[in-house]
This record gives sequence, structure tokens and C-alpha cells, in this order.
Amino acid sequence: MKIKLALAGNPNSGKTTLFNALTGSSQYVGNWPGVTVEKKEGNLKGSKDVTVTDLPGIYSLSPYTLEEVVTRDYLLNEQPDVIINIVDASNIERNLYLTTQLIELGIPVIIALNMMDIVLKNGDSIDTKKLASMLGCQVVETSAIKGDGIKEVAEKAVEMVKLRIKTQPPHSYHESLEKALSTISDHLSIVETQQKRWYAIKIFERDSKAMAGLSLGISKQNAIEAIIANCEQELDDDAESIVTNERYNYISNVIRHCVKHKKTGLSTSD
Ligand code: GDP
Ligand code: K
Ligand code: MG
Repeated sequence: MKIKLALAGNPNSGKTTLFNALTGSSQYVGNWPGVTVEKKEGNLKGSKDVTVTDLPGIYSLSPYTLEEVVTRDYLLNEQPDVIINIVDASNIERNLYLTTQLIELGIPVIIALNMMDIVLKNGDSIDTKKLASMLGCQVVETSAIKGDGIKEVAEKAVEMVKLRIKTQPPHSYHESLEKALSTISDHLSIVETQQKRWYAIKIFERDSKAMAGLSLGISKQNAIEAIIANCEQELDDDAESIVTNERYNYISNVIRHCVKHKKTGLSTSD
């Protein structure tokens, strides 16, 4: 069985350091089709059947930058077996913005909570068990630069494929938004169950690229537009901002429960 692992995360979160540690010298570098964004692939050390792809660093899965488009198209079209989401633990709040989006794709996600050496040096602490349960995916503490946790994260990622472990995104946005998403999902019979939440959110944000990929009929498009407009009126904001705000609210709550700072004893959100 061929297994495809994809590394995704913010720029400077440690993706390439982790990629090098996982693949050693068995890497090949090229460009993504049609663009001059570097593409790195390699075999997981000691296992010919497992490939690792180092995806361009991004802050979001919107279709605005070249890096975002490359990463997003790869994840949607190539469907890797597992996404290893590298999170800079010393900058966790900002990094989780991408995590919330990766988890919605319907592809199993495991978090490499990287730069843990910095967190520990600062005297801060992160409750990784609670983080895993609140995000709905596994979390492994790593320090890519020291090699800590590297083997464990790769082994767990491969195990997730073998045991068919799925990631279940938590449904915890504002109830008006959740209601809109669930009604939009009802119009997406052509989308696989696993990808429904991703498409519902993107369509709610009026993401034309996601919309075009689905080629919904005009009557469905109108029905969906009415659902979006209704939610915008209820929450008195535009659709894209509604989703962004809900992501930030959700992340603040996660941080409040999982992160403790040494100096204040408080989480970043307090
Ligand atoms: P990328 O942009 O996501 O590919 O990140 P890089 O792998 O290039 O790493 C960015 C910087 O962070 C480099 O200077 C790395 O040496 C450093 N780095 C990566 N992982 C760790 C880590 O776990 N701890 C510390 N302290 N630094 C790290
Ligand atoms: K870099
Ligand atoms: Mg890199």
C-alpha cells in the first residue's frame, strides 16, 4: 500500500526542518505545475511505500496567494492520506487559524506541535491532551530542530492510515452559522460526506473557485444565496467576516483552555 503524507503549516513553522528529518537524503525537488513555487517530495526514512510532500507555507486556505492555491489544489485534488499540520507552538494562536481550515477538508489530520523547546524555555505550558480533544485530532509534541517527536509523529500518521482513523471537525460555530452550513450541505448531494463541511463553508464565503468546481444549477445557487443573505442579516456582517470571526472565537476558547503562560498564569486570551 502506497501512503501519501503531506506537511502543511504556516511559513517558518518548521516544515522544511521536519521534512528533512523525515526524509533524509531521499528527496527530489521540482516546481509545482505551471508555477515557480518549489515542490519537495521524498520517501519517509526506512519505508519506500510512504512519501512525504513539503507544501508551500500558508496562513489560510483562501484562494488569494499562489502558495494558498498550490496547497489547496494539492490537498483537494491529490487527497493525501494524512495531513501533518505543523504548528509553531510558540505562536499557537495565529497558527491554529490554518488548522481550523485543514481539519474541515475531511482528510485525517495529525498536529506536530513544533518548537516545543521554545515553549518550555519560556516556562509556558500547553495541555496537549485537551488540545487534541478540543480540535478533534491527534497532537504530538515535536522539536524538529532537535529531532524530538519526529519518529512518533510519522509513525502515528502511518498508523492513522492503516487503522482508517478519521478526523471529526468540531461543529462549534455560532448557531446561525451552523444552521446555514447545514442547510447549504443539504444542497451538496454531489459532494462526498467527508468534504461537505469544507465545501459548505467555502460556498458560504462565496468562494468562486470552490463554487465553480461544483457546477451547481442556477436554482440551487439561488437557494444557497438566500441562505447566506439571511445569515448575514441575522449576524449583521458579511459572510467572509462571519466565518473569520467564528474561527477566532473558537480558537480563543481553545487557547483559554489549553495554554498557560508562566508570567501571568493566564492564557493569551485572558
Ligand atoms: P518552514 O518555513 O516552515 O519550512 O520552516 P523551517 O523549517 O525553514 O524553519 C524555520 C526556522 O525555525 C529555522 O531557522 C529552523 O531552524 C527553526 N526551527 C525549526 N524547527 C524548530 C524547533 O523545533 N525549535 C526551534 N527552536 N527552532 C526550530
Ligand atoms: K523558511
Ligand atoms: Mg520551508
